[in-house]
Amino acid sequence: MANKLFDLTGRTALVTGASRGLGRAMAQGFAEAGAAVVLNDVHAPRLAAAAAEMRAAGHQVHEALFDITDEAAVAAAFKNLDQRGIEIEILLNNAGIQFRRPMVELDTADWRRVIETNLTSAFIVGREAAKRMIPRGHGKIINIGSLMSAIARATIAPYTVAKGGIKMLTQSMTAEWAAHGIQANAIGPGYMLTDMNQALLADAAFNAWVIRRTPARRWGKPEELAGTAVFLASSASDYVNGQIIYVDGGMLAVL
Ligand code: GCO
Repeated sequence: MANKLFDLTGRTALVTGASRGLGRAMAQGFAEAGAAVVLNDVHAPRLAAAAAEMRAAGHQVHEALFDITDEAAVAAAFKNLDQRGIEIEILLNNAGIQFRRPMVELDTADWRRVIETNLTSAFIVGREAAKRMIPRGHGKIINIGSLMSAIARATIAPYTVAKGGIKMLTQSMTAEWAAHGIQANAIGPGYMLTDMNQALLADAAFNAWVIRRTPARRWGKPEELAGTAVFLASSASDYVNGQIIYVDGGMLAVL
């Protein structure tokens, strides 16, 4: 009984920013739960390497090289998937960037780039997926938020605003698409051991702060998001909608 609930056999998941870090780990989780995965990235060599690795492990993997901030490229990529008969039943909007600078020194171009990549792209890719999920009467959309969907930290304002927006975009998707059988939810990762956080990890004071401030007393590992992602992609979450699940070692729950 329990396994069937979390079984993704026969389903296809599109994961943006899937060639490394959190995206790669969650794509692996989907594949191990039985799903076929469409790996997206904007970096061709990384994408090809991730796909080859997963195919070598016996998983069904497709590649979709496109820039999530480019509306025409996103529409073309979905059209291409349609022509290949690949139905996206699960969308994981994971791709994102970080940019650290105090606001008084921050260029508007950098602000816009972070908002476009971390928020607008989830709308653009989500809209294309929903146009296909609504007529089918079912679908799963998972948006990657952050601790910054709920709290702020100095020097990362555009990232924080985008991740706050992701929480409300998820609820807006629920408002408009839940009645069509689509469940839209989000995951809020805590401080995870990823390339994006290498500079923070290398900063002894910051590293000590994360360990002290996190009730679990450690950084999170990317693969520790896979279970929550599979839950939100599976039948086990068919009545879960508009939620954000924080996977953060308890950081948000405790002062
Ligand atoms: C930072 C980090 C964080 C983490 C994560 C925490 O500069 O504080 O990059 O933003 O990446 O989002 O939830």
